[in-house]
Amino acid sequence: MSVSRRKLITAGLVTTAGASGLAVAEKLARRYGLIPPDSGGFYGPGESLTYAAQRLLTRHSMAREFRPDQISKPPFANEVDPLGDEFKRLQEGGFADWRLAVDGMVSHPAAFSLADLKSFPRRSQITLIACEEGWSYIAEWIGVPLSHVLDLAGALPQARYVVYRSIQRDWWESIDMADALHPQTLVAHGLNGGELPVGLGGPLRMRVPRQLGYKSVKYITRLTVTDSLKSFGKGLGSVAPEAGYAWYAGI
Ligand SMILES: Nc1nc2c(c(=O)[nH]1)N[C@H]1C(S)=C(S)[C@@H](COP(=O)(O)O)O[C@H]1N2
Ligand SMILES: [Mo]
Repeated sequence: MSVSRRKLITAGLVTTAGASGLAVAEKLARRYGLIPPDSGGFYGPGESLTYAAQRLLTRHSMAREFRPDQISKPPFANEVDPLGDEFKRLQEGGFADWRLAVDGMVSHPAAFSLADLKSFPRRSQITLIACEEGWSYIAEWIGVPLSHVLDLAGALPQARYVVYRSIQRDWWESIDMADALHPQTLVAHGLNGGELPVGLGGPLRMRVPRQLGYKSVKYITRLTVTDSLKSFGKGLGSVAPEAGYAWYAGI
């Protein structure tokens, strides 16, 4: 899509929303395939508008990166539910048996160890992680671009979303391919020059710096590439909308 066409559609979405209500904006968003999976509920049209407007404006934009002297000391770790026996067993083994499975719409389903992931090209970036509850911190995240992992597994061209799951069974999320292939989206295994601490999601965490903290799921064990989110959980795309938060949490 050309830039001017994108501008036009974005302007259309924004003015339409003001002029004649969000339902029309949703219709427009639907025409351009910009309907998020949690659009069915009461807040549906509003979520669609935010998602569509963000997508048209920021598809290629980068999350702000900070200078090393801006890194927060110490990083603030959100509380997590107790990690279960399976986690403890893996931790006692130095996480040597931790695996990241990649399945779904891929030509080569795979299961990568931490050693595999650490041997892949790495990227690091200093970004802000912000919780929906208001606090935030800045840290250097080190990891493999998710795009590289998807490339190795051979994500099929029909792919539209990547679902990612945690060893904490009730934490799972998904992102669309624009975020999945975005250069700042990392399968993170390091923080501030060292290992990723367990409190902050170690040994392996999804890091999606263009969205709120809850999209950066800790302790990830499985990626599933899919063209539909209907069959995952309640079909809303992630646990967030099941709990009243937006699936698309762009910042
Ligand atoms: N597995 C798992 N991932 C998670 C959470 C969690 O409780 N369990 N909390 C989420 C929320 S709500 C936020 S804001 C961030 C907090 O990240 P932090 O602990 O690095 O500050 O992690 C997200 N990822
Ligand atoms: Mo959060």
